[in-house]
Amino acid sequence: MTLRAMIDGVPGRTILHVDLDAFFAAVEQRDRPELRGRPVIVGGGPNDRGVVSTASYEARRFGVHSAMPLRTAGRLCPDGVFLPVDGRKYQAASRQVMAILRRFTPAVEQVSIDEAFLDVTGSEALFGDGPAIARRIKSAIQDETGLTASVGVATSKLVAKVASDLRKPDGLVVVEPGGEPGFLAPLSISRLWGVGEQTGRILGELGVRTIGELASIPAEVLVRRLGRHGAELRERALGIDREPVSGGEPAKSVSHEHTFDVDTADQEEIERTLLALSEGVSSRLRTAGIRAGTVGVKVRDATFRTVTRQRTLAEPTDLTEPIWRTALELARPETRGIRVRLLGVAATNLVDREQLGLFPEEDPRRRRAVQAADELRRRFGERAVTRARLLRRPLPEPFERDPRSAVEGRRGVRGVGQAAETGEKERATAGSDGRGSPVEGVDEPPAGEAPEPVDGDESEPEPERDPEP
Ligand code: DCP
Ligand code: MG
Repeated sequence: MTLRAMIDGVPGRTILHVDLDAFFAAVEQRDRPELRGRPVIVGGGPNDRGVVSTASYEARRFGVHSAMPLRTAGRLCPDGVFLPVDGRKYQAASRQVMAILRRFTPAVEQVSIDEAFLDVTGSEALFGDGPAIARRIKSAIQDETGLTASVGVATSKLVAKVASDLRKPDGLVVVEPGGEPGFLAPLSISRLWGVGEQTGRILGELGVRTIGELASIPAEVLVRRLGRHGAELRERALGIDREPVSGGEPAKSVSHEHTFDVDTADQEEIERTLLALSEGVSSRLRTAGIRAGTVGVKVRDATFRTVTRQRTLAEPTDLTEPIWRTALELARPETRGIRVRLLGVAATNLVDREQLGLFPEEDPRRRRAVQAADELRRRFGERAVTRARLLRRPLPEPFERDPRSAVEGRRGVRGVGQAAETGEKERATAGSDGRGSPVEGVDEPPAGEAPEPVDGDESEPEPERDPEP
């Protein structure tokens, strides 16, 4: 047990972060051997409007990178092979990789189409220590999918993620317990979560470039300049991050979450984020051919107090509007007057679309419009279709990074209860700060209406599992 773990009173964790290398481009190179060793740019043609989704490492040598205009990439790398995005193919590869990861632990939290956190603390007796599990995962991915992954092994999500990114491609970086501050010290502050443009500028004014320099600034100076965010950043600079790896339950829900860079009390920003989250959830439901009977929200405030609320709908849906409307009604009383750290929207009580003959079909024109939008997304990527309200400011990060995680194959069928509202409050564990372990079920649900957990469940379905009775 590390010293810090003893102080915190929780045993040290072993967390892996797995991220595929040049994912979309690597899938193309795998499927077309003549492209191996060549600069491959995925996103469209060199004269198209739009941006690069990703570039193979050969193309990166020319300075091409994700989010760069395709025309710039065309100038930098005129001999590159430019390919359109084939979302379906990447989604299939992603599902295959996530299934491999779940062989090593049920605690797999997929955070984008090509990356996941794993908590393997309980798996070590079975598969060996963290580095051994990382090696096994890398070779299983290579053997079974023909792709390479980079893996970071550490005691927290934050440090594991920084580690996986450090020796790409095909990297394996292990940070020993206790070695976190020294590992992070020489790295740029831009590698830390929560260092955006504004924070980076303020830290620059303080002469801070590296994570080590950040850690050496007295906490009160950081708090004076950056508020409580400053204190958090300093903790992160020391490698302290208590975020649990969520996941591990079979997929009973489809949920999206967003952690704000800076806690917010801005209702407009909160509502816009709920819209983006609802959009993500509904799109995944439609891809999977299922509808949600119940919508839930999760609100975590600046002190880590977490509240979840859920409501069963009069009629199951897979459309953004009713999910968003319900999420707004549930979240409004919980977000009033507080600074919000994290928001989540979850769809539970999932039912097959085909089984819903008993419900009147909604306006067929509306459904056709939604289907057309989904088709555009499939063909041109998530950002091809985005509501005007979302465009006023950049989308929350998960939607930039994880447009395509879907729940195909999921057939969790539950009875659809009558309209009922259930509330559930909990206090989340927040490590050593004495707030204790989760307290659940403050409000008893009505008899016969067992609510599904609303808690974060980004896990993909396991097709090999039987549907729920
Ligand atoms: N992606 C995208 N647009 C972005 C960033 C990423 O469409 N702005 C897509 C294409 C990537 C995939 O998501 O292949 C995974 O994103 P990563 O950031 O993990 O990038 P890569 O896997 O391509 O490269 P790396 O080896 O750096 O992880
Ligand atoms: Mg990647």
